[in-house]
Amino acid sequence: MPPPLRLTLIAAVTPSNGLGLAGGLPWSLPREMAHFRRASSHVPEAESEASGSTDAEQPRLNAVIMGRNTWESIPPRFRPLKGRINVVVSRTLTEQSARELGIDASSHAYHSPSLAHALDFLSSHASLARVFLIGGAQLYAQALEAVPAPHALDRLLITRLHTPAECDVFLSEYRTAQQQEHWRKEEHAEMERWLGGEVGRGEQEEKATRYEFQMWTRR
Ligand code: FOL
Repeated sequence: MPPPLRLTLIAAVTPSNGLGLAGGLPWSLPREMAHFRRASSHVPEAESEASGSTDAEQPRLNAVIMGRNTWESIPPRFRPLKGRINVVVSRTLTEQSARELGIDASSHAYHSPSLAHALDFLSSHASLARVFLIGGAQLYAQALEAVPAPHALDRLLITRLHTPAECDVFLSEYRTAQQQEHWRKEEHAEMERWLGGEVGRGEQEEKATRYEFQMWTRR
């Protein structure tokens, strides 16, 4: 049986848990986006955490799982997100409509009809390192409520914006109070260790938007 995956949710969220506006990101923050790119691309040296399998010779890749709206929100020149296995979850896409959206196995982009299917597909991938859930709102909500067994969501990489921004989609199932019980905010040094490099410490400011990089793990 393929091994269970340990998933990381990565998101940037406003003080009111806003995620997006009009089908895209409400802001344009290049250094924040660089954090996303680096975090989701960094492959650790050690053996696979994601799958537990050790296939030492093959170069390993991380995977990003997203919903169809998120795929469409990524500028075409940046998708599939390079250097990462891209999986787009959609109940309604067909093989042909997926191909029309540029979701094509030859470019490391795959369509999956459900999150459960995506995870089972990835867990049988020998050269997999880490797996990231990159949104959007529907997929985050589903994963925070329950990741299909035997897989688990055990890490959150949250960029907490301190500056409000207008949003029309939100991170639900994510309550600060509830989060205190189930999740622990890791020390900055542990976040840097896990991400394999320096991460801006404390409040960052970019284009008059203030934010903080955080990592949470499940207790
Ligand atoms: N997490 C965080 N921390 N910030 C985000 O902006 C974010 N965005 C998404 C998911 N998690 C996030 C979903 N939206 C790209 C565009 C939108 C997007 C995710 C990724 C994108 O184009 N990424 C390129 C880099 C582009 C650039 O350098 O400007 C990539 O290679 O990752």
